[in-house]
Amino acid sequence: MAAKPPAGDPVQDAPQVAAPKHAAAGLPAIGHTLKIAQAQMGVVRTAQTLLKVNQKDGFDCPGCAWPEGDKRHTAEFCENGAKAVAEEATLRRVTPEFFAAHPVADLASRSGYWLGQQGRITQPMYLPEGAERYEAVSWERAFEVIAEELTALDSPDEALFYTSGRTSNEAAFLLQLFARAYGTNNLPDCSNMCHESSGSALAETIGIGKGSVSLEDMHQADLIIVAGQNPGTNHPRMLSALEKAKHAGAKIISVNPLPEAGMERFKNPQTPQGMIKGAVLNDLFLQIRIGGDQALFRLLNKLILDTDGAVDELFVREHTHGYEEFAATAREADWDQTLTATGLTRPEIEQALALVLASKRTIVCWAMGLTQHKHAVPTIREVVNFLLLRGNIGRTGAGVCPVRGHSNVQGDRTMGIFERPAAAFLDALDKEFGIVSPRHHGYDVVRSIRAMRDGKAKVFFAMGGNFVAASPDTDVTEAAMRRTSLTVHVSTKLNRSHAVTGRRALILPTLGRTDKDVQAGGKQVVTVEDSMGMVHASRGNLTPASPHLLSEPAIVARMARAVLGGESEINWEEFEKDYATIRDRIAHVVPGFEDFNTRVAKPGGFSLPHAPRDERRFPTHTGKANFTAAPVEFPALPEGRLLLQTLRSHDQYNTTIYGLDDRYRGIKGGRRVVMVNPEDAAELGLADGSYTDLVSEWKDGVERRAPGFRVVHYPTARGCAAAYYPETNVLVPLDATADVSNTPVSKSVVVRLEQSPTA
Ligand SMILES: Nc1nc2c(c(=O)[nH]1)N[C@H]1C(S)=C(S)[C@@H](COP(=O)(O)OP(=O)(O)OC[C@H]3O[C@@H](n4cnc5c(=O)[nH]c(N)nc54)[C@H](O)[C@@H]3O)O[C@H]1N2
Ligand SMILES: Nc1nc2c(c(=O)[nH]1)N[C@H]1C(S)=C(S)[C@@H](COP(=O)(O)OP(=O)(O)OC[C@H]3O[C@@H](n4cnc5c(=O)[nH]c(N)nc54)[C@H](O)[C@@H]3O)O[C@H]1N2
Ligand SMILES: [Mo]
Repeated sequence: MAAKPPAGDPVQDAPQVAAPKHAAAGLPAIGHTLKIAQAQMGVVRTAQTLLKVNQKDGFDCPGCAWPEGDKRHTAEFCENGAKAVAEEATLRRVTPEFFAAHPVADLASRSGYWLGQQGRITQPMYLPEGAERYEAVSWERAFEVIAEELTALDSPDEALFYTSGRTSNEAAFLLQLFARAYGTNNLPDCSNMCHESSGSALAETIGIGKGSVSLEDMHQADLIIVAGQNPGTNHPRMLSALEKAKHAGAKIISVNPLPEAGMERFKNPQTPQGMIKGAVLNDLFLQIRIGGDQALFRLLNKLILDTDGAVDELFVREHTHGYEEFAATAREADWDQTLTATGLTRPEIEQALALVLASKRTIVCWAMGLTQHKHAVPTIREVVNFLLLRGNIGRTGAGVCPVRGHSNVQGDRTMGIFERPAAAFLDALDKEFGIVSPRHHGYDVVRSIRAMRDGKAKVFFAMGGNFVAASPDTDVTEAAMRRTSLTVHVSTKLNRSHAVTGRRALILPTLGRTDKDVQAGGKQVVTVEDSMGMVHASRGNLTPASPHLLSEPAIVARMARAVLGGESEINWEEFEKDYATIRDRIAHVVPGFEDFNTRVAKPGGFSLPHAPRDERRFPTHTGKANFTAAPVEFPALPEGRLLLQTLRSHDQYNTTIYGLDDRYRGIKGGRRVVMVNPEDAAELGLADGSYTDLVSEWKDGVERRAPGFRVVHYPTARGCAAAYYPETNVLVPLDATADVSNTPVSKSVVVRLEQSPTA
């Protein structure tokens, strides 16, 4: 990775730094939204598009998975949702002439930001073996190439089918059906790098890997703890829910190594009052050390156990399992160890306890700050212990709330995008389609990379996403990808993964959420599931970026016909013509989707069943909600090192870079910054504004280096540092993954900072 912009890339990374902001949204957010939207879409298309975001007759915002309320505002989107829409609805185009002018080597030398800014891809493109440039190709030939490679493999398990979480339920269902009919469970997805730890911890403890609260619960809670999440940037509409809860009397605690502006003060753009003053959201900010959350929740649990009458004994007796063992372990929790692990003070934890004990209805929300650690699964299990102790699951205004990322990542999993599917799911699938799905598990993301690296996987197919940039250990991942015989990307826009190819490569351009989807059977809708298990329809209304685009369901259906040919008795043609026929089959296979077409036609859609939430029934192996008692872990920090978390700026959507500013954190015009506590910086001799290389230290002894980061003195917790992803993915070792969930440890990388001459 270069410290300066790659040659020929006009994007200058020259960060300017000012003091961090203490409020989010408000007028500057509206101005910013309109500027970005109009630059990409022009004035008319901006109005046409933004008024349809998240409306009942419109499309689901391709930004985050936060749910919409039942009452919609005219403008039911946020600044960052508008940026996501503008990126997709842009008027810029990447044509075959573009590819003729830019050989693959040139694309590989560009920044991700530059690639994304070129616009929507207009035609299928093919990179033949040995060629320097992608060339236009017909759809027929593209599917033939895929069929040639897939049918030539020694085993179906040499193929990988990756999904990023924007894919609709219909496309996801078809993709997993195709993969299983073809013969593999190799269905890695972005969730493996995201909320897998939440799914693992929740499935074991409450019996379902999804959150248990609704938007209404948020509004009725007494206490909401937001741990390891930055809603002001990544789920801005969540701030409205927090504000509403607050008005109704809720208290809010945020647990984070960084003071995040949105949690400090939220200026609601939908109310005049909010625009001027805004609401203070945090009642208590616990500035925790990276990775200290399990220790914090463990001590809170001990303190609850030590308080007379604080445990909901009736709930514990009737609905839980493993209490005694857990309680014995938790009683041993130790103040000193907790203060070391968390960096918090005793009075801070006592204040938190007081709020916890005063609350009858508690919700814990979390995102990547809890999931991307070695001990992420035991950390989330400890959160579950915390909620179970006081009966806070399956009660109004209470519960677990893992806040999902991609707008349909939860739905994709519900549709069977999973490398370790349940036998019951496969049985239902086989029965419906007369196929024999493989029963052995497939590869997740990290195992897929190893398989490509070791020559065990040879065809890589991606339904969206940007695999090489989003995955850990960038150099290893890129080398692995280059070893394959074919890489195929179904994409809306250019990204790094198109420039890191197998022996042959295809780019298959597709419709996005905002695009009108017309098939032989008429205008189509697709469906998605939000973070709270609501399923609803999404209809694009824009003329597609080019007449050559195919929808995602059409691409899978045609690929299936080309690959499976006469072997398949599945009527793929019918699926392509009319997606309602796909939904009819989903209704037969996936529990909770009975009568799918009728129910999804209702404005606002329907809610999926959730046994713990709806009936306090816990479908676990014990038939009860399980307390667990793992030893407390927290990252060890060698002398002179920092614990680096890799996170998102305000101007990006994962690997899609909208701009070079991180407004709330006071950073402008560049992304290669590392935020360090001023006292740590002083000890390490790192002046604000100086340049440093980040070097990660891992037990394999391999040197992983990201050069040329500007040091920013920033109020993060002691011993901690923060820098943006994906620039820092090069530092995350492939084998550094969470126990059980195998999620890359992107939030605690031990680094040393070495002064670099790059300034
Ligand atoms: N605009 C926009 N929206 C997005 C995305 C985007 O990139 N841009 N991405 C989407 C996706 S896929 C996802 S998964 C979500 C991600 O949403 P977030 O999880 O909010 O995203 P991150 O930027 O990774 O922020 C992690 C937060 O956790 C904190 N943190 C880090 N380590 C720890 C820790 O050890 N303990 C605690 N308590 N806190 C910690 C960080 O300081 C930061 O506030 O957002 C989704 N929405
Ligand atoms: N170091 C570090 N690494 C991380 C993380 C981190 O916090 N730190 N976060 C992880 C997380 S939470 C996630 S979810 C992953 C994200 O990993 P991915 O989901 O793989 O990455 P994205 O950047 O969201 O993918 C963007 C690309 O998707 C394509 N695209 C956009 N819309 C559509 C569409 O409608 N259809 C299709 N077919 N393609 C579309 C565009 O071509 C765009 O370039 O990254 C993970 N990696
Ligand atoms: Mo994510």
